[in-house]
Amino acid sequence: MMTPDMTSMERRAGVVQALRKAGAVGVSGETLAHQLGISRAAVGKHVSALRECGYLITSTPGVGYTLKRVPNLPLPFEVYPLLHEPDCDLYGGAETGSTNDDAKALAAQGAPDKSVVLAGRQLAGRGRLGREWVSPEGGLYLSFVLRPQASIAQMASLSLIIGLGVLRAVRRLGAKDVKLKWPNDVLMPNGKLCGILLEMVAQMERVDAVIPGIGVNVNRSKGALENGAYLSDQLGELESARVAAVMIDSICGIYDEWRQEGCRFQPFAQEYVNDLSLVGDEVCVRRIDGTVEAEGVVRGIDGDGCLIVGDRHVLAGDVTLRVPEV
Ligand code: BT5
Repeated sequence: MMTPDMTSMERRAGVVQALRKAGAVGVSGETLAHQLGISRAAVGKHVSALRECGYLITSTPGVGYTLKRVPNLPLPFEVYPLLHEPDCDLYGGAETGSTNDDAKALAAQGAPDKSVVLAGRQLAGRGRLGREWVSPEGGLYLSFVLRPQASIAQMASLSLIIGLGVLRAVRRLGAKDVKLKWPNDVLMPNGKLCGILLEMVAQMERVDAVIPGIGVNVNRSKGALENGAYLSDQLGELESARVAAVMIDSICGIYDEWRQEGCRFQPFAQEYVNDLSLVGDEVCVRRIDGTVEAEGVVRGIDGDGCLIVGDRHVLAGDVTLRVPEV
């Protein structure tokens, strides 16, 4: 499932590029091997790996390989060439259990800051508090390994920063009327577009890595949630690899800004509140155990990323709108 290293990822990207260029005419294994500076056996291995990911590549004696169909999946070797500033390592494949579990395993193996795991489907996608994240094909599922030099309190605000990064990305793709729902949902008018799950890999008191996992609904497909929002609802069918590249550029960009600002949320508070969906709404914030933490009108967000509800500053919780009694 994992892409072993950059070189093999680049080679795979090279094979796809050469096949695309050859079009319906096709290209021989020998020519591919020569162009890429690898053996014919290695070409055969890359072609097999691509077929496993859903590429339809035919092989005809005397003609060679012909690319017939490219799957719409955020595969690392499709995403990498589209990155604006490729200063991250990409891993992943068509399908996995949960990209957060894969990223945690990578972090435990010592993967550097800004390693990214991508998938086009998840078999065990997780939300917060053991909830499910519905993860069929048509979605984008990605998790980062981040290693900021920040305190645990500062890390908590990172999930808001990631939310802002997602919002910037979907706007860049052309989506309209997108809003943030504190702490970590991105909404379109017809429902939830994206969820973020922030997990930590810690030893005793020290945080080794933070793993933000991001689920974005891209194209409505079989298995899509009826009450979820999909980018395709507004923008028509999109290429998952392009969505992934815009997302990774945006998140790496805002992560760099956040670190330059000393890992403080305060410099981003105004931008966040401008796009906050809840300001002026009457809400109820509940703790993990379901008990009420705060009730009242949302006034904004403070410099630490806490939601201001009435005169309370709330650090964490699940927010629901309070429907007036009739
Ligand atoms: C979240 O949880 O919103 C965090 C979701 C994080 C998913 C990513 S995908 C990549 C990485 N790998 C993982 O295994 N997870 C992360 P929460 O706030 O608990 O919201 C979960 C709730 O959102 C569910 O109970 C449903 O009501 C709703 N939901 C589930 N799947 C959805 C989807 N695809 N679109 C919209 N809403 C969904």
